[in-house]
Amino acid sequence: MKTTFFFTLAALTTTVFSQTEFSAFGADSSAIQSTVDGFRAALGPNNGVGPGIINPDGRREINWDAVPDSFSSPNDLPANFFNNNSKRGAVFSGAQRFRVSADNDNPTNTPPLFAEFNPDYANTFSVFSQQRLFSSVDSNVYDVEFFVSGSNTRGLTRAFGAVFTDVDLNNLSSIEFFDQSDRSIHTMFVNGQGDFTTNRSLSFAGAMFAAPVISRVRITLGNSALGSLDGDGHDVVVNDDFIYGEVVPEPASMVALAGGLLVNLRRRKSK
Ligand SMILES: [Ca+2]
Ligand SMILES: [Ca+2]
Ligand SMILES: [Ca+2]
Repeated sequence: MKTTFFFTLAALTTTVFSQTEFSAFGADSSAIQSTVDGFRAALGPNNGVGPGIINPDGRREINWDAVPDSFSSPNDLPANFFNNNSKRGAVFSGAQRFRVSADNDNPTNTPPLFAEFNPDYANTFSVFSQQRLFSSVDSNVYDVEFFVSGSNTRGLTRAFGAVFTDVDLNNLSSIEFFDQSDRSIHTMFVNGQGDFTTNRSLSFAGAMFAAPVISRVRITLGNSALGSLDGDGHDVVVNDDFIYGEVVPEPASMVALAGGLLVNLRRRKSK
């Protein structure tokens, strides 16, 4: 009996950490649109903005575009903006500063596409959603931690995906997924052309797990922080849209998680 239980638990543990990957890249938004839409459809309806769990089978999105000028370049974005100001359950960490790019109509005349860091960026990056992009500052690596929207309660999501612009070199940019024990459960590389011959490309990478097991993701943007000249071995990369599953509270244990999966499977079967 006991053996059967642990065997079942082990099988379920393997099941919850299994994942489906979605990835695409190309010269413009049309190259990744169908993959992004497929990821959205797999995650369910858009829960928009608001506290708590709106629909556990839905998704959240951040496209950066409605961030006010006062929280966009040349100003930093507060790390908890998307849990405090605009409640979507995502808090940034792992870097000291974060920045949303300026739009083409702002009081300080800051150029779009992060060109204030390096004028060449006007021809390096492009957008999936008009007009704002996102990046960590002084570091090409940062984390996204998940909270039950609008609260201080750590939570889990079942999926996370993001748009990247100007990925030149392969097997550098990545999304690494961590569970509630802070264990790395998966790494997905975000690829592009594979050399420096192109600019303004868009890439999408996302992974959907069988259950909500993702507590944090670590995002690696190329190999150089914002400000470096793109090329000659320095791959500068920034983000556009984030798409992720609704954040739900952490279960007390893996047994509870496995139980939750069983309930979920039964619920799906009965639909
Ligand atoms: Ca955008
Ligand atoms: Ca480039
Ligand atoms: Ca680049």
